[in-house]
Amino acid sequence: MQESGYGRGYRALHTAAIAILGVLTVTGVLLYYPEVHTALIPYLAAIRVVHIVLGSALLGMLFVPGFFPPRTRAWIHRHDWKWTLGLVGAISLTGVVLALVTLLPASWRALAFSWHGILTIVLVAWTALHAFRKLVKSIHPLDSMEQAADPERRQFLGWALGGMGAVLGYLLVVPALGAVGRSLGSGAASAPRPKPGGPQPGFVLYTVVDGYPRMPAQRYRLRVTGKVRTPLELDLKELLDLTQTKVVRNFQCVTGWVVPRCHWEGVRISDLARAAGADPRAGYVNFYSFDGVYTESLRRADAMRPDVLLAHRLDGYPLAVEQGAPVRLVVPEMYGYKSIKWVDRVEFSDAPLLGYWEQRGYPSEATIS
Ligand SMILES: Nc1nc2c(c(=O)[nH]1)N[C@H]1C(S)=C(S)[C@@H](COP(=O)(O)O)O[C@H]1N2
Ligand SMILES: [Mo]
Repeated sequence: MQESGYGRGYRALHTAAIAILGVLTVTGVLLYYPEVHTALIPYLAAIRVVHIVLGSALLGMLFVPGFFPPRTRAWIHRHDWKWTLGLVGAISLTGVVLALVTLLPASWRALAFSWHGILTIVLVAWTALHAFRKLVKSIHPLDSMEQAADPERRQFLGWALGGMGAVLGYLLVVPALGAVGRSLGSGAASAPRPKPGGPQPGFVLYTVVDGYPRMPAQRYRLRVTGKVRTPLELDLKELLDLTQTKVVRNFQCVTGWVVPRCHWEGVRISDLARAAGADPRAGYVNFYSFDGVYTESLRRADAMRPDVLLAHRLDGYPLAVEQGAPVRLVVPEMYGYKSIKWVDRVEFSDAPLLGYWEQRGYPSEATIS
């Protein structure tokens, strides 16, 4: 293969860019797929940082030829570079929207989420094609790919590439398009049909411990502690004797999925505060899970909103174990990570608790704009 014009530096840059794209694709898939995502929760924050740092590095690297033009022009197919730069630029832009977590409107985020994936597929397919063309050229140095491949072989290559595209499409484009559809119609979208028993459709069932903690209903107690006149210890029946409230709201995880129009039923935190005689000067409400690990915290004013519930029913059925049975918090105005599952203690306090995800870099203020 001709070496002329390919500076060593450019060669290294090119190799590094492709390697980084590979790592970005892998870390991106890890962050995206709910099944994998769930298993990797302890490492997600680190994977996310690696993904963002490498993504920025790749974008930066692509500008190098613009600032340090190579001496000869023959070395580069300008279009290869421009296409890549354009695509990576667009992917980075959608990435920035995603990384800002809560600063931008949720609808932007959902769109960015889909396009981050769709454009990545295009980029990876494009890179594969580019690598493939080079490979064919290096095997047949004198010819372009079209001339090198005889018709039969071309047909085979066509099928092979088509097959690869179909697999990629199935894995990424289809769910991404689904997400676009859901994000465009999130207000109007009909809720999935409720299932009697078991987790409700549409939710991704998260846990940060091994498995989903199970608590027999007879053994369950909810403690209300901290700055309260009367600390409470309620069994399920006593909880059901308090005023019950129903709300119908979308439930949205910060990673992009939304379940429209969830019917929650439970006890308002404001009603619980009244029952326990919570000190009005306690500025925060902290929540603990009997999974032993997860915690959350709300400013008192947020917790007192009429749609913030300790819920025990969803879509007409008792909560499933996977979704926080017997009782979970629901904060419809905020991203899902605020809605702590398997709640067994509510504490009125002067000081906020740094929640599980907040300790890992998520903002405490998680209002969906
Ligand atoms: N105890 C506990 N509560 C939790 C979580 C968790 O892992 N453990 N995940 C949170 C996140 S990030 C989301 S999006 C929702 C998901 O609710 P679901 O599992 O019912 O879909 O629960 C939240 N509450
Ligand atoms: Mo989430």
